[in-house]
Amino acid sequence: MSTITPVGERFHAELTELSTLTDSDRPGWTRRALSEFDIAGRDFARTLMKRAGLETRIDGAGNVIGVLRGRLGGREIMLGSHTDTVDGGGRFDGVTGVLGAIEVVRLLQESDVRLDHDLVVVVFFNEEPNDFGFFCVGSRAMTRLVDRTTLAAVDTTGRSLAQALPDSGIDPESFLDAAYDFSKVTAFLELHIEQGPELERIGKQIGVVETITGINHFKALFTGRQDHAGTTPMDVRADAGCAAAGTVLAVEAIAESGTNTRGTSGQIQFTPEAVNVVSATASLEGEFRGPDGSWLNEAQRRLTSAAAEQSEKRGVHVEMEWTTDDAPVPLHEPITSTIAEVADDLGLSRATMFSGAGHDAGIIAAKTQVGMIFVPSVDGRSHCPEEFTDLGDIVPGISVLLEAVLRVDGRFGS
Ligand code: HGY
Ligand code: MN
Ligand code: MN
Repeated sequence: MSTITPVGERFHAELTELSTLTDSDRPGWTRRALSEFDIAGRDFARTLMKRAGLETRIDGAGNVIGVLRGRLGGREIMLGSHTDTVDGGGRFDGVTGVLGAIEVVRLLQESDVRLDHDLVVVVFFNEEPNDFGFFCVGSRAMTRLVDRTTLAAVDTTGRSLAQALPDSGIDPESFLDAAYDFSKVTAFLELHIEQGPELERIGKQIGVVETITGINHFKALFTGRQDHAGTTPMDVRADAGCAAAGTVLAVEAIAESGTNTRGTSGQIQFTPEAVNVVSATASLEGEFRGPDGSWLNEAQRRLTSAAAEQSEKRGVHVEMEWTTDDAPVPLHEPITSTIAEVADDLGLSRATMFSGAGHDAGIIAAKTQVGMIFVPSVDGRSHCPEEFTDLGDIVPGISVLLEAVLRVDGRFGS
């Protein structure tokens, strides 16, 4: 077992510097995909990768890929996560896995440890939901899960993803051609903050993720009739806003009916936005999550009928589309048990976990063996400025990542 100790100070310095790359007009930390701040964040990560001795490139889908050549070559162990954030998010979501992977590269180099495998570090493009209804865009491109319909998706202004990508230096045609050759990848490992309260609640240091949640995203457009708020009697209105609001409550009621299930209506927009006008249209975006694919499909069916009912009774028209329906993803036993064994050997307390958060690991799992390592989130908070994980909890996570890489290197694939 390695006695190599991660240098927490380096992690903290790099996290602090990366945290300055944010949209200062927004609360918390904001590096939304396809923004100048996201580009700056991925450029900064690439600089760190180069300094750590990685050969770096940007693939056709904006993923930053760094390689540390191994002794034998031919086979790869992949690490990575993301640097983009939600609007008004935190500093640790995704970044912990990117900086942690770079620290593992440095530690290997500084200790003159040469893996048999090539070690590949990926900063995935656009992990968080973008304005076009997609998330985990870079990892989907690497795993052939994008096509011309992805490019044709439009935001609320009618602009398509194909029109937006070039602003991030991504050519739409190369975006479609960014499939990665996973046949040479022995395993993918992602270090990530838990983003929930479980590890803190049970007092454990390491989460060994067993399953990543399924996620069904929807977009709905309710079209009613714009009218005067004061002169239009209630019984003759076609109020798009009320139809949307009724659907928001249906999301909540359906999600409350399951176990470990979640339902969220994260975006709603009335037009016109006028206090004295009955809304003509209302756009609504939301999602269901859970560990059971059949529950997710049933929730999708129930919400579709609830939205229709909320609309019909008001003389409102509704168009609803499900932009993603990612089934729950079981991670791979040989890798998860290696992570658990490493935590035990390092004397770290651990728990097996379900991830209520989605991750690039959940997309990559379709192509290679995958394991995820969680470290605790203070108060279980994430996707908010209060998101925080103590450095004293991150360093053990990096140690587990390093040791897991060493064991995967020695046991599998070469
Ligand atoms: O939304 C998620 O679960 C992830 O943090 N992107
Ligand atoms: Mn996130
Ligand atoms: Mn994340």
